[in-house]
This record gives sequence, structure tokens and C-alpha cells, in this order.
Amino acid sequence: MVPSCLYLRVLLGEVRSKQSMPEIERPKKESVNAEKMDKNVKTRLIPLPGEFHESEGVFTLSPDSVIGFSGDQACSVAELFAGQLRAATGFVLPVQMTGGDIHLCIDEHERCGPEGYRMQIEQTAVVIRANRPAGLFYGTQTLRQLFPPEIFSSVPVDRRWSAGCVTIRDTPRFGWRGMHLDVSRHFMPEQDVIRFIDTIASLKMNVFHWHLTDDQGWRVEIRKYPDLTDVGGWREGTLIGHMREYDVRPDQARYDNRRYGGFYTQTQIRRIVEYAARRHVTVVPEIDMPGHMQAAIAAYPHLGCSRNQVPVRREWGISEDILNPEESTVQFCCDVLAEIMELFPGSFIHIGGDEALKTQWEASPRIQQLRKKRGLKDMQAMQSWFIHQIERFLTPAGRRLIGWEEILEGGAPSSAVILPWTCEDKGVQAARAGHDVIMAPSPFVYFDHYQSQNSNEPLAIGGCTPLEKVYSFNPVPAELTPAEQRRILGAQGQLWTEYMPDMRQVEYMAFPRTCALAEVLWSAEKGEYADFLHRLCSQSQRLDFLGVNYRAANTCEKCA
Ligand code: TNX
Repeated sequence: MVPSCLYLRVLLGEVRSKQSMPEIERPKKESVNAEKMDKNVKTRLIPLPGEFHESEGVFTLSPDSVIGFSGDQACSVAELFAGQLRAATGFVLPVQMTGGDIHLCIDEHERCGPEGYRMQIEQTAVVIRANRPAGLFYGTQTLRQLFPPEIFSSVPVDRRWSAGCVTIRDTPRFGWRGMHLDVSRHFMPEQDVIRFIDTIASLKMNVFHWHLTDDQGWRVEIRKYPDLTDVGGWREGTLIGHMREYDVRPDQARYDNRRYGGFYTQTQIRRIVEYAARRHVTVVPEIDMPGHMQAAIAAYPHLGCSRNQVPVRREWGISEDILNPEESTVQFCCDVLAEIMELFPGSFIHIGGDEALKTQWEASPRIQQLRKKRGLKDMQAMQSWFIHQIERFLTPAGRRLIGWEEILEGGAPSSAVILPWTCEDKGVQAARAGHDVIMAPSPFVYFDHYQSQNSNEPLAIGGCTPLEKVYSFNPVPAELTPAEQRRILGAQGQLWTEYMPDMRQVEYMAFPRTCALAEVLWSAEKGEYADFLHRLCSQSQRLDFLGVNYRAANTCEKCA
């Protein structure tokens, strides 16, 4: 695997530097090995499909191939797929109703669930059937992976585009297959976010949890409160080095003193949401409250507890500046969420709720008085009160509140979906309390952790979560009863970006760990880690063609 990857990287380097079509020699005769590769699901697909049966022969795409569809809803999937094939093949394949060399069919009788599909690749044609467009989309992504990895190139490549004959019946294990991305600590430009969504969608992930606000920057335009981005979107410098050093010696902290920031306009947000929707990815926005709000308090000091002017935070860690729990502040949050709901049509709205230090609430006579007036026994109950107010705003609007595990403290609204992040036990606790749960335990799916113990790994937050550990993750804790287990909707990987200054670094931390998680969440039968590593060799080639800066050090014995 290593030589071919190196070859591809050199090739991609050329593509990038010349910005022109790479000169690739057309192989004179396809080797036996390449033919075998074309046929072998087990060397290619991530995530591994449920059932498959391979047979002799290959289907070959030609410049004259046609993509057909039946069922109105199949049309947009067919068009998207034609576009995905166009870049690498250079073929402008027509999309038409009925017929076609590749036929996508919405079939009510197919029993494959909302996201499953059945695909038959024969020498003369490919047929993908599904109940719903999402299933068809996943079928096309499987087919895409069965073509040679160059199919992921953004510039035309001259080669034979064959996929081995196979019948596949496939359906995901979980309905929530997510990746999270924090764009507050470091801002990621629109095009980078788009590329990230594109890559996770090709791995059949279907949720993009977008952490849009935090102490270090507010990143979404809110028309009613322009200072959230005009002021809250910018910090006057960033801590240099690790937060641990700051915790020990705050007096010796060093900053880069560079004004840093950025935000997405509502137009950009809509574009991204639409782009994701076409790829069957739901974007879940997170507006973190009542903690992690220092950037908003910097913009509107009356939202804070001290009313003093605070800066947008330059350090990582947990801020003591949290929202005051007045009715007017709840109203502010609801105003923000009203605009958020206009931008994000999905059912789920994430309101954070993590790490809300109560120091300032405890210390404020005014807030103590408010607590007594509301008949609340302590500040945990005050936090619970706050979250319930927000829930009462979201539920009648037809949305479902999601929060990090801390919203359980003092009691969470029963309809709330819980994201346990410290450990799996919190998920057990939440499911037993009757909540739906999305697992995000840091020891398995925090991709801001180191990927190995090697001292040359780039600076990360701490903790070590190697690829194999991610692959070993089972989102359903064994101690749950079958009824409780059904409350686990799925899981997601976390990318907190304190130590990821740009998308290159995000990609390094995200891949290939996201590939392992994609398989954990999709494939009912995951199989051996060694087999996954083997399939990762093809996946790495695909990531090369996508220009993704993945961590390449995982060696597969079969390819070494
Ligand atoms: C905790 S996980 C946080 C984030 C940090 C992260 C770093 C969670 C809900 N909150 O604010 O970025 O740790 O790993």
C-alpha cells in the first residue's frame, strides 16, 4: 500500500501545483490483480455492506452510459451521482427517466428501511433499488467505491472504469451516524466545511453537528443581534501552547496578539445546509448555553452576571462568565433560536448545556434571590429551569432539544435527547431515565485526542484514542435491557478545534478515525480489525484523490 499511496500523493502534489489535468499513462493491459480488485467488496468498501454475493465479470462505465431513474424523488440522486462521476471520468452522462445503464429506482416493495438499498451490478447494467432517496444515495456511494479509487479525483483521469459484478443488500445499524465540528475555537471557511461534509457523506454518515458558538468566537450571523458576530466573532489574540501550561502559570501565558475570527453569513449557512441535504446529511446546529457564552457576553454585557465588559476569550478551558438566568436572557436565547430554526430545517436543535460553572450564579445576591423566588433548591435546579424554558420554546415549534450530558443535572425535559461525552455510564444513566441517547464518549470518539503515543504527533488536547480503539467501539452498552438499548439512536465523533488551527489539521485528526466510526455505525457485522485495515488501503487512495490530509501511518499486513 505504501508505495502506491506515495505515488498518488506525488501525483496529487503535481495536480495541485500545476492546477491542470495530470498526465497519467493509460495502462496498456489491465493486470490480473487489478481485475480481481475490481471485483472484491472485501478489499474496497468502507463501511462494509450487510449482505453481498460476488460473481464473475465486471460492469464498465463508458462515455455513452446513461443514468436512468424511476420515481420522481430518484431524479435528484441520479443527477448528483452523474455529477460525482463527471469530474474524474470526464463523461457527461445523461440522466433520464426509465432505462439506463445505471438505474436508480424508488421501489415501495423493497423492504430495506428508510436508508437501506439493494444493488445488482451485472456486466450489462447496474440497478439500485430503495424505498427512499437516502437509500438510493447510499447505493450510489457503494458503487462509487467499487470503481477504481481515481473516481474520487476532481480532475479527469484516463482509465477503465469497472466495478465487479455483485449483489448487495445493505442497511445501516444506526440512524444517527454523526460527525461534530467546532468552528468557534478555530473558524473553518465555507469551502472547507463543504469538503468535510462531502467526505463524511461518502462514508454514509448522515449528521453534521456544527458547534457554532463558544467562548472564543460566535460564528453565525443573527440579524436581530449583529454584535454577536461584529464583536463576538473576533478575539484579540490566541493563547500560545497548551492550556495545561496556562492552568499552572496564568501569569506566564503568551499570546500571539493577532486579531482572529470570522463567521458565516446566513446566506452561507443556507448554502451549506442545502449542500448537506442533497447528500442526505442533516446539519444540527449547536448554540451552547448557558455556559460557553463568553463571546456573546462580550458583545452584549447585560447577558452576563457581572455586567462588566469581558473580552472574547483568548484561552481554552472553561470560562466562569456564563449567561445570567433572567427572563430577558431566556428571551434573547429564544430570539437567536428563532433565526437558527429558519436556517436549519432539521428536527434537532442542540443547545449545549455543558460545563456551565455556577460560580457567578452562586456569588450573585440578585441571582440567589431569583432562585428563591422561583422556588428552586439550588443552582443545578436553576440550570434545569433554564433548559426547560428553552425546551418550551422549541417543542411547540416542532423541534427536539439535544444537550450534552450535563443537562441531566437537576433534571432534563423528558423529550430531550442526551449526548453523553465523559463516559458510557452517562449514556446508560440517560437511557434508564427514559431519554433518547446519542453516544459520544470521549475515550472512543473524541478525535481531538492523540492518535498514537509517538512524540512527533502534533500538539493535541491530551488522551490517546488510536484508530483500533475507535474501531472497537460499541455504541450500545451491554448492561442496557433491549428496550433501553433501543434508545441509543447512534453515535458521533467529536472534533474540538482548540489545537486544530485549520482544516488540514482537522482532517489529520479526523481521518482515518472517522472511517472506523462510519463502519461502527453502519455495519451490523463489523468483522476483524485487520480486514478493516485492508479495506482502509483503498479508502486511503480515495482520500488521496479527494485531497484529504489523513494520518497515513496505519499499515496493513496484507498490503505491506
Ligand atoms: C469539553 S465535550 C468540552 C469542550 C472542549 C472539549 C475538549 C464538551 C461538551 N465540552 O468545550 O472543547 O472538552 O476535549
